[in-house]
Amino acid sequence: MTRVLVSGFEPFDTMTDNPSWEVAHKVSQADISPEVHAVCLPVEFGTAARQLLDQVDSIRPDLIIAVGLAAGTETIRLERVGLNLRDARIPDNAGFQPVDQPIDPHGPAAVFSTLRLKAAHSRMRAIDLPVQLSLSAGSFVCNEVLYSLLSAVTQWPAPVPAGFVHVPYLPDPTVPATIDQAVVALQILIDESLRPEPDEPLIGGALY
Ligand code: PCA
Repeated sequence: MTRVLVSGFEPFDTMTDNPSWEVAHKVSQADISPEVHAVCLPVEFGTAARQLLDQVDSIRPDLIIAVGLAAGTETIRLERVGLNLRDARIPDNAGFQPVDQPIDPHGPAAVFSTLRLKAAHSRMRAIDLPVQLSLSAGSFVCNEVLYSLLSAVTQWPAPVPAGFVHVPYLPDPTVPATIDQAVVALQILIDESLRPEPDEPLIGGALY
């Protein structure tokens, strides 16, 4: 049986909920194959990535997609790059606020998502989901989870696809995206990323 691990996050900053967890949890409850496991991560540098990698060790998934909230954005963002940078605008949930530090002093400056993002993006756009490819997952805990996840997984003898999706604050009625749309987007990304072929070389780069 193919196994997928998805993660969301607990609330942080001034928020009382975090739609990333609702989306991850809903996808794990949907009656579809493959088997989807969901884990809720703390918004803490170090601990979040460690807890995700512990779950990876015990579940041994064939695909890993982490989901986080990007408050203030309006579209579902398919993250392409994780940076070796901790630069927090606000303290994490443990009160830690690193500024201009590397995540791994010996690691590469950046790592790239290994999900089939272009193929998935094109399928999502074809059904009018509010989605975009994104070149920055920021420099807070989500970026660290993406960087640490990819750094770990790409060292395996047989790496599995892994990456990150940011969702807007979906409960906000002024945001032109819904929880259900984010659930569908994640299901499409899972379906595409389980395919063995490399991603499709579609035009989708950014000028700025
Ligand atoms: N969003 C934050 C951390 C947790 C979350 O849901 C981020 O984008 O880094």
